[in-house]
Amino acid sequence: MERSYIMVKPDGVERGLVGEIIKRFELKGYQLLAIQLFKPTREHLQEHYKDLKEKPFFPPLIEYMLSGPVVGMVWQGREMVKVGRRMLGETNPLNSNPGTIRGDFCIETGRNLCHGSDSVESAEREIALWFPSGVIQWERTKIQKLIY
Ligand code: RTP
Repeated sequence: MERSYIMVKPDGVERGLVGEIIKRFELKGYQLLAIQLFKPTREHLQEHYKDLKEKPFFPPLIEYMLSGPVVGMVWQGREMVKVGRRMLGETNPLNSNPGTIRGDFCIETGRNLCHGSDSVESAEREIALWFPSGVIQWERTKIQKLIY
């Protein structure tokens, strides 16, 4: 089973969209393995976004991510990484289809509500960074397995 690190960014927490975002992943059929409200340090965020450190938008991205708490989650399920990103929408919310989280709730790339791992490899790196003591492993009942 594939896992992804999904994070509600500070604007999502401040706007009270945490429940809405969780609801979408639950209703899709994905399984929640970990969830925590974090107030990450600058160093932690720089590590999370280390692949982007040469980008011109890196400093404002870090300031935005420091502007309030974030909700980090680990979700599991079939093609979790790819489908998770599809559910979030495009990086630029103006290019995101209605029905996606960014397409429905925001208009600015610099305040685009949520993060989703971009590969299975980065998902595992991010899960280890945000949940170093591990996540909860649990099994669905047989009947739920038939549905999902
Ligand atoms: P994320 O990592 O947050 O899920 O976003 P992403 O894969 O869709 O986009 P990525 O290229 O990894 O960029 C990370 C975050 O940086 C901000 N950004 N600003 N001003 C800009 O051109 C720009 N480009 C990216 C966004 O908050 C983006 O989600």
